[in-house]
Amino acid sequence: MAITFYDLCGKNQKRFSPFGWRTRMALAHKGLDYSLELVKFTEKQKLEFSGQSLVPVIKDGETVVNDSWAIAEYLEDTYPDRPSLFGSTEGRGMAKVIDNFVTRTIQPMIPSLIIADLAANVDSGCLEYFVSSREKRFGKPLTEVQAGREGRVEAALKAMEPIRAVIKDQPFIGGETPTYADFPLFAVLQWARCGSPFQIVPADDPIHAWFDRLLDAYHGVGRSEPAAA
Ligand SMILES: N[C@@H](CCC(=O)N[C@@H](CS)C(=O)NCC(=O)O)C(=O)O
Repeated sequence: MAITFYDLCGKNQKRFSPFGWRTRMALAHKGLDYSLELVKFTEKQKLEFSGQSLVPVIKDGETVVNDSWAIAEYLEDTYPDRPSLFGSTEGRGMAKVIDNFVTRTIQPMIPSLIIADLAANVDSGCLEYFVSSREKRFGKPLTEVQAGREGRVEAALKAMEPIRAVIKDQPFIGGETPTYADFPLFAVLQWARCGSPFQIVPADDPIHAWFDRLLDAYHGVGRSEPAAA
């Protein structure tokens, strides 16, 4: 079956979506071929067939799946002969814990570190939508949301401690090679890397070396996306 992956894009087809990156890494891990359909913030009509308006979405033959976690489970269950994303039933549960932990605890700490920079990487035709929807969400101008970010980095780094505690002693959360459990935080840091030049993770942090290893994994799919200047 032919898979189509619908992923969000910004200026110059830049791909920074933290949920899109979970799916992009999952597809790379499974070694599945797919065709890519890029969706700008103002091109949600491209997703109408999925009955909702968020990326990522995959269409595999007649099957449509949205939501990054649902996509991971779908790929694992539909392509069991490909490298496993979870390793086991137990591994699937653990990966789900990490996915939820990152989404609920770490990911919400990132916009106030990068959001105004990120706006500069949004396609000019989508900028008004992006800025107004985000200013509504945060209740103030994006430059104000981002102001004083240096003082909030430590809290974000502290929130990563449960993951740091594991990867300081082994290459990946998955062990010698990555599994889906590695992807949620990778995706969040990739969102930051592609959206802003602001350095969140210092070079001497074990998270930095782990992130670097993941950028190089799967023939460097992560590294292939340029960092924000
Ligand atoms: N729970 C969903 C969340 C998807 C989501 O929030 N996607 C964002 C991109 S990171 C989106 O489509 N945003 C479009 C917008 O803000 O207009 C998942 O895991 O896939």
